[in-house]
Amino acid sequence: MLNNLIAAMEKAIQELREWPEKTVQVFHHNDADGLTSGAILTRALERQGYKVRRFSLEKPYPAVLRKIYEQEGKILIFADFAGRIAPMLSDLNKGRNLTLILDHHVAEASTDPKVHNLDPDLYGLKGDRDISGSTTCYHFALTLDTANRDMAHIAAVGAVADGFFVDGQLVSQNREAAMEAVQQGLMEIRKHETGEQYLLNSATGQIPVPELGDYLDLLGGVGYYQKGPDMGVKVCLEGVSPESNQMVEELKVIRTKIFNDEIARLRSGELKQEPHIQWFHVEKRFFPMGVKMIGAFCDAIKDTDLIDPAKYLAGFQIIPDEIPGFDAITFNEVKISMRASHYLEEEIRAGRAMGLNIFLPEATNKLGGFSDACHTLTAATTVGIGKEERLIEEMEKILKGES
Ligand SMILES: [Mn+2]
Repeated sequence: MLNNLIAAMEKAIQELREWPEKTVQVFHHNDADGLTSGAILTRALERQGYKVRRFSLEKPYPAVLRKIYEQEGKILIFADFAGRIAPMLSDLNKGRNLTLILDHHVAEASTDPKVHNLDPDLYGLKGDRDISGSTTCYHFALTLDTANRDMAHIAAVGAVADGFFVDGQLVSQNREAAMEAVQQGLMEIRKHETGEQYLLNSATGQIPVPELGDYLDLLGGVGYYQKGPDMGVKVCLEGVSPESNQMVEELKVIRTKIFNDEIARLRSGELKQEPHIQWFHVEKRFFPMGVKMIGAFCDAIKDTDLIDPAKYLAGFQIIPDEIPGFDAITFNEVKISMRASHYLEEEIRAGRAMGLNIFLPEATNKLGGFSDACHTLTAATTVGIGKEERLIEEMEKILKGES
C-alpha cells in the first residue's frame, strides 16, 4: 500500500540524486489537479537545487512524447497523466533518460528500469477515491524532504478539484493532506449534513476550494495557449492576485464570445442531423482556448432547445499544431467530443441506449484513430483530419446494428 509506494519513491529519488543532470523537465496536466501537481513538484525540486523546466500538456499525445524522447540523459517527470502508458514510455526511453511517473489514473507497470511508474494505482490505492495527482506529488515531495509538508494545502486543492469524495468528504491520503493543512492553519473544514466543505485561508480571506478549482481549470483550459497554466501554477504557490483575477475575467469574456458565436452558427443550420447522431465542426474557431473546450461546449448546449434530446451529440475541433514551450509539432488531427442529453443519459443508464464508450472507440479504431478518454456518458477520441464524416458513418453503422 502506501508504504510500498513510498519505498518505490525513495528508490527513484536515490537514482535522481545520482543522475548527473541537474535540470528536471516536468510535464503536467492542465486541469486543477495537474496544475497543483506541477506547482508542488516545481517548488520541491527547486528546494533541492534543481532547475525546473515546466510544460503543461492537455494530453500526453504520442507526437509530443516522441519529441520529448528524442533527448538523452535527461530527467523527465510526468504528473497527473501517463500512468497507463508506462509501457509506451518504456519503449520510447530504452534506458536513456530517468523518467518518473506521478499519476493516479489506472496504471500499467513500466518495462524499463529507468522508467519509474510511481502511480499509486500499482500499489493498491484508488486514484478515483484515495489519492489525487496532487496528493501523489505531495507524497513524493515529502519523501524528498519533510519541509515540503507546507504544501499540504496545495495537494488538498487538487484533490477537491478532481472531485473524488466518499459521503461528501475526502478520504484516505487526500483527507490526510487536508487535515495537515487545517493543522497548519491554511484550511478550514466545515461539517454539514451531506459532507464537508473545504475552505482555503488566504491573505484576502477564505476561498471555497471548489471555487478555486474552477478558477484553476479556467486558467489551464480556456487559457491554455495564452500562458494560463503558468498563471495557474503561480496561483497555487502564491495565491490569487489582482493580476490572476484580471486574466480569469478576460478568459471568461473570450469563452463567452466564442461559445455565443458558435451557438449562433448552430442556430443558423450548421448542426448536421444523422439518424442517431447530431454533429458540428468548429474547425479552428475555438483557438486560443485549449481542446478541452469542445467537450465543455457540448456540455453547455446538450440540454438546450438547440439539441434533439433523442440523439447523441458530437463536436469536432482541429488540434492546433502547437504545444506551448515546444517547437512546432504537426498533429494533422481532429478531436471529437461526445455527450448525451439528460434524456439519453437515462436511456443509457437503463440499458435502452448504447453507451458512448462502446461505439466511439470501435469506430475510431476502424479509422486508425486514438482513444483514451471514453466513458459511458462522456467520450473523446482523435482521428486524422478529413476522416470526420467517415467516423460519423461508422458510428451510425454500429448504432443501426449493421456492423
Ligand atoms: Mn487528476
